[in-house]
Amino acid sequence: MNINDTIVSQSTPQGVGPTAVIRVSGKNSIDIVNNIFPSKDLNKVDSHTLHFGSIIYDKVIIDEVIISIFKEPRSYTKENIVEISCHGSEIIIKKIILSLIDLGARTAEKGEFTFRSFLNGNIDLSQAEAVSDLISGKSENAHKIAINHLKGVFSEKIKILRTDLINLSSLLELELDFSEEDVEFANREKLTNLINEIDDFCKVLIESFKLNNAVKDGINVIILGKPNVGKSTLLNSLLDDDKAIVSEIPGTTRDLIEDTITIGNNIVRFTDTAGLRDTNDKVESIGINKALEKIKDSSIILYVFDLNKTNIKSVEIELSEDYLQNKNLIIIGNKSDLKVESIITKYFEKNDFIIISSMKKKDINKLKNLLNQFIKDNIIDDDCEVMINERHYNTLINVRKSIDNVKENLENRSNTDLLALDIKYALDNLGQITGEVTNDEILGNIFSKFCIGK
Ligand SMILES: Nc1nc2c(ncn2[C@@H]2O[C@H](COP(=O)(O)OP(=O)(O)O)[C@@H](O)[C@H]2O)c(=O)[nH]1
Ligand SMILES: [Mg+2]
Repeated sequence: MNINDTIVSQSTPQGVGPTAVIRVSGKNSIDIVNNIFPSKDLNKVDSHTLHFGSIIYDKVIIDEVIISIFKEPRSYTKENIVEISCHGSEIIIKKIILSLIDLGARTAEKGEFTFRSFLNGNIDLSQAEAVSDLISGKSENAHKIAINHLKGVFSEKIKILRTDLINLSSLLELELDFSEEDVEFANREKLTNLINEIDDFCKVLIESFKLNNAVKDGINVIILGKPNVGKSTLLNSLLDDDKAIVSEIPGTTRDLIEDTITIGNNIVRFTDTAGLRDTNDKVESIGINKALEKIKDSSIILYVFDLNKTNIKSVEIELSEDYLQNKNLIIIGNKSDLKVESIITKYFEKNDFIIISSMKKKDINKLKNLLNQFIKDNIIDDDCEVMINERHYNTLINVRKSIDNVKENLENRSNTDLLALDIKYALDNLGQITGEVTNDEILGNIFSKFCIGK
């Protein structure tokens, strides 16, 4: 794609709506729009001003619009940007865009506005990625983290560490020039400290990657237990919807049934499963295997008992199953509306147990509050500031590999060229996160995931 072209696209969603915005960016954008906006000479207006008037092309009035002017370099792309707010009809939008194309603009590629913003130095690569996270974010936490990335919270820190490392590595290069004289310009203790700091920073970021799916797609919570304990009823009560079939016949649920709700600042994805028991029914056992398989990508297990058909011994046997060990477990005694023996009630009133009635929706909110607290304590702390994406993760793993080599070279007092080389690898990899070092493949990958108009 030619970055000197003037590009145009609708930047609001497709379809009919009260208003739509068409965005034009590039050197000639003001000139081009000026041709279809006779009310005023847009070349003579100030940046960051609004103008009301008609769009007229081929002597036909297409619409009455409001035009916003952003002159270079004070715009998202750092180029001249004109935004046309028109009425949200598909015909109007199409006519305006076609007239602009007739006059010399071309349609923007996916993510091309953001790509230009990156190329022209308005945002760095990880901020560009944050733009797409910001658009797709579904929960409060996803939104907060994307905003922090957009503000450049973590790329700023990477840039500082990288600059420090560049400074030290240029001293190392200098040593190479004086290699006969056995001098040390780069203070090895300073270098060791910096390398450790970078390593610690990478470790924290890498750790945050495990939050990725939870923040973006929702925290997986699986509902498990014997048949007929009320798992499907619980799913329905949590969702406030009749999603799963409920019946008194054991073995009703076979497939995994999933849906999400928002709890606190997060999206939570509940999965209802087939009751766990030995069975000869072929379809039911497939369902049970699916349930056991699903445990692997669940962050929390809600393990349900029927208070009436349970004694302390059987609870303990069920909870000793291998697949429940070392898991985030919330144990639920269900059917509290029925007459329950006081000894079992007492047992289930302990801290990590909760008593509810799924059918009567009794204490469902209490369970949601418990889950919310549990998520804050064990999965995503509401103070969580950054979280990296898969590309950052893979790059940071490479940074750490080179950092490990640098550390080893420092410990063994290896010769300077080896040290300098490994530092160069670390610098390259760090630079790939913010886009100071890039290649077409990385860029193509990132911007092709954007929607057109962004
Ligand atoms: N009394 C009472 N019955 C319930 C409750 N929850 C579920 N049930 C009943 O228990 C039976 C099995 O429920 P279901 O949700 O299909 O259990 P699942 O096999 O674990 O999914 C149905 O007849 C439900 O109406 C509850 O809280 N109280
Ligand atoms: Mg069921």
